Amino acid sequence: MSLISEIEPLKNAGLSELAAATDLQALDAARVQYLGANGRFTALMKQLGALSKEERPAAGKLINTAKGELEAALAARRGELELRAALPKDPTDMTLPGRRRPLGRLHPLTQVTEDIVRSFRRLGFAVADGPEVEDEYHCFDALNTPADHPARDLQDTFYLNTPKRPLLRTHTSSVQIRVMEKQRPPIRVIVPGRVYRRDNADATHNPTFHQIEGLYVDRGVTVGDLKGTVEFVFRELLGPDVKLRFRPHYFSYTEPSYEIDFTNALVKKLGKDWMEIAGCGIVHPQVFETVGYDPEEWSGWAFGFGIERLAMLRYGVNDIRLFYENDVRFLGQF
Ligand code: 2NM
Repeated sequence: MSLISEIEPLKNAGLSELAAATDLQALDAARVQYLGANGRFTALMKQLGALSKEERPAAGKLINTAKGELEAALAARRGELELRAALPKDPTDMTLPGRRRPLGRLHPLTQVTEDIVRSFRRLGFAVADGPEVEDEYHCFDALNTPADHPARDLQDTFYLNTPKRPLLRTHTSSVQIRVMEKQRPPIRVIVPGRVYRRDNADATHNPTFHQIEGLYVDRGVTVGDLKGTVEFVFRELLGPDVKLRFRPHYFSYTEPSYEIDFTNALVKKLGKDWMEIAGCGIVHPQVFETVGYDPEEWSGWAFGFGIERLAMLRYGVNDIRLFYENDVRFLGQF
């Protein structure tokens, strides 16, 4: 009977050794020890001969069942350890935060443009764009700019040398004409974009620069709305101490027209009282007639300013050409 009572403890000892094996080598050592040709179960089998003929079959069956259990446990544990061995030694921890690398950033002119656009969006303005290569009609005629106006001179405007005399737009007002041709009032739209003028390049002028123009058309629109809107946007961009001043001016597409001066601590620090920052006015009735709006019913205001000029003020940049050189030592500062 002592042989039969040894089976269960031997099986349990084998099972715990298989479970304790933490790698495939330790597991194989356990296999050899218990299930190998010279292992402990084989030794038990060899003792069967000492039992009586009556006891032998039952004892043999018990040993085989225990061996089968051990073999099944061995296969399961081998599967686990093989899977573990296939995993990388130093697996990636997906919960760690990303590593910072020096990425690129937005050009300062893009940053200023996006900030201005964000302010206007808060006031309900939509953004429109249109062609940089324009026709004389949208750039001048529809804006009440007569054929003999100096802005239309070859000296001031880039004309393309092809039959229909297209040109590079000198302002984004041409896009606002296109918006009015397509939409009925009320209209609240801003147009950021590239414009071209035949200025000679110096520290503050470049033959191409960027503008934002805005247009508001509704019933009963006033200069007070215009001033409040421009003031809101400039204060968001340049700080709450910004003050504005409207001076009478002339544009063919607005009447009355104004130039807008602004001042704040920064302007004072530059030793100035006021700096010119934008132009604006009440849209000329002729412009409304041209796009098919009844000027008796609709009124509106418009403004325009240069983005480079605003960016130079905001960041204290004194040479406009730095914006176009794409020197990373300059761009990396914004
Ligand atoms: C300015 C100044 C004053 C202007 C006018 C228009 C339009 F299309 F409605 F007639 N768009 N932009 C305008 C008016 C632009 O820029 C200095």
